[in-house]
Amino acid sequence: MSQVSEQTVHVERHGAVLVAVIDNPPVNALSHSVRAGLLDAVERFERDDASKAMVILCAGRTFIAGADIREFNKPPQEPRLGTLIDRLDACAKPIVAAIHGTALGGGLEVGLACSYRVALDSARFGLPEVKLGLLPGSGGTVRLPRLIGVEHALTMISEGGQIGSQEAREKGLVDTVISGDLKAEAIAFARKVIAEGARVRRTSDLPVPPFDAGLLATKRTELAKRYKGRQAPQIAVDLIEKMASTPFREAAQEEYRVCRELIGSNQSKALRHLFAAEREAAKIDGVPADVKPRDVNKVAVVGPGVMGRGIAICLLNAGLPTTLIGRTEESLAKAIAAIRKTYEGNVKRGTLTPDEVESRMSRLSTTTGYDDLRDIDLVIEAVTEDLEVKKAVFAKLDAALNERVIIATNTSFLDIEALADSVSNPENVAGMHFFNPANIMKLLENVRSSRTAPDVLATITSLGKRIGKVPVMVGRSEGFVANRMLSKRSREAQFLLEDGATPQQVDKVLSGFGFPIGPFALADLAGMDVMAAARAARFARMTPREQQCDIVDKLAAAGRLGQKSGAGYYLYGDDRKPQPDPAVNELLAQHRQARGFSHRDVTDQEILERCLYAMINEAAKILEEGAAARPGDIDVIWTNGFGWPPHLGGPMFHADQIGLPRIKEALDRYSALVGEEYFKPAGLIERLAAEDRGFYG
Ligand code: T1G
Repeated sequence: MSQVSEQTVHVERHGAVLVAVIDNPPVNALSHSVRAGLLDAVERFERDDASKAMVILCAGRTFIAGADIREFNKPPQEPRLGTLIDRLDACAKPIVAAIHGTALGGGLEVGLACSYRVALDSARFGLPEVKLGLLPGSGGTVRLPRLIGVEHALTMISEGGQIGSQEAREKGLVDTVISGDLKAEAIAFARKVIAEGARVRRTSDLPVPPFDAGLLATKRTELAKRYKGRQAPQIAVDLIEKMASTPFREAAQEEYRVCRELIGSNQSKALRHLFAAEREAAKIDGVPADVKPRDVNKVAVVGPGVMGRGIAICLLNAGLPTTLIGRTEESLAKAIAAIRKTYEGNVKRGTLTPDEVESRMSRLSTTTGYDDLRDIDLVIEAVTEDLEVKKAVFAKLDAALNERVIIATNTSFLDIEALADSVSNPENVAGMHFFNPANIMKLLENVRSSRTAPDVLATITSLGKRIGKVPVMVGRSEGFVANRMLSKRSREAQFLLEDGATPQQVDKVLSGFGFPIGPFALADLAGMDVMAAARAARFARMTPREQQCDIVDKLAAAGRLGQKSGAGYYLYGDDRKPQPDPAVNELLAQHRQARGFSHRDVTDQEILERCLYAMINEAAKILEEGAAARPGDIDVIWTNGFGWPPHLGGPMFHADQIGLPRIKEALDRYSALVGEEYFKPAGLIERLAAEDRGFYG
């Protein structure tokens, strides 16, 4: 047993098989030390005649999860990954990659440069670089297509998804799938290779399999639709086109050049920022990492409505026995039918099997009472947004549950403290704010009250991850973080109509910026009756101008409820595509006249700045108040919950790109134009702008 690189790679001899073990927790990223250690191991293997084959294996929970993302902001250090990959490829003796956990990015590229790949049956494979605004830079785009075919490789590279080991074997990426002791079986496999002549197999020598050239154009269109504004998916198609028509070495050099270029791109910086911010967001401010979450083995959801059903689906999908509580058997029957209908949709789309549907439905139980909640660990209340109704539910839960059960509310703006007051163990109360549709939207805004216990905070965070959400902890404030900022954008969008803009102009600017849908098309989707009800609930806390800006009420009164009535801010035909409606311009003209606003031309720049800067200014106030712990949390919230384009990093990252001095200058300008109460710069922006600093230091 000898050490090659004392830190992260060690080599073991097993007869004629040398085993290089990488041990670089938490995910064996290809840091400089790992690259140097592995290169040492290969050189030693080449020099050592007694060794006929080598196995590359990782300690810990996973095979190599890629290049070390933290090194991207530093100048590349030799040996570069490309140097190591070329050495693996050139080795005159067979090397076997033994894969468990995930082989991702540069990790899969290491595997592709080996002669053989063996994997545990639970292993997963992917080239997720595109999710970081990057593309493989060390052979992924030139070797993977040669092994699994151009079409499958293009999908994996341009979308960044993962495949399992069975599929990898079927596609020829993996030679054998192992279910036992990976190390022992990998060494046995290497011995078999030696016994069969120790043949070296170079993926780089394989021809590019034939493919339908039309595939590239089809993929470009599909990717442009799915990843609006993203550059890397399109460049992935360029690289595959190049790979198919260029000698291996030349295509590999172009791939590396493109990867280096993308590392410096704003889109990749934004997406790498979000990668780190999402992991930071899971660390709860003020709660030590060693605080253990409570066990959650059985849950209940109160309220079989749209949100309650979506939340129940998330819990069932995560394997949790779930009790749905409703006031009537009829409402529960409707909920069960709706949940089953959703699952049948998954079966139609091939994302679930009928057996999986039955196993999930078998974990669902319903009741109209609170008597049978003895072994419940956590309850999520999702009844109508009325404080008194919720307090009544909390009181029933308080009487029915033991003192260890967590009671989480799905309220989107009611005061958590008031709900905590209504139970005997307020330390067990918190918010778990899901977004509609709850079984789809990734964002989970967890809300802490001043009395929520640290282990309750840890529990709702780990449960959030367990049900496949991106949990972000926020503090007490009206509308928490997401809706509070959104209400400022909505306010400005309404005011801009009064100033002279049209719904289609505002929507075009914001969807042009990258939002999936503009505020007015979104309102038509939600329904003007819903918008009017939300407006009424907030009316008392509105400024006089907001109260008088009653366009929503006028549309609702005119029966223009949006898509559901065929007309709202837009007209809707059978294709449900929003069409500008002169009747709305007429309604707006009458509104302006009634309110004494004279129409003026509003530029797209003004629309974008007023809508975004109003949100960013509010976010600064949220940080000042501590209702969000980090600017990164706000970026994670907006990119996972409200369609802020991830390749623009989120509102706080974007603000830093623009520069806070410029934003402050604009806020001052709009303070004068629209009013101080709407645009007076937050103290935090004043300070940071004065020091020419950003939210991120
Ligand atoms: N580099 C550095 N740190 C990493 C890392 C990486 N590649 N991947 C994860 N971490 C850290 C992460 O920040 C966290 O740290 C801890 O590991 C646990 O991660 C040339 C250019 C592997 C599926 O994109 O998808 O290769 O917060 O909380 O949920 O072609 O991490 O604890 O301090 O996410 O179990 C391509 C990214 C790189 C994979 C595990 N690779 N990682 O998920 O744990 S580009 C990726 C993941 C590249 C080459 C190119 C996931 C995971 P901390 P975690 P997890």
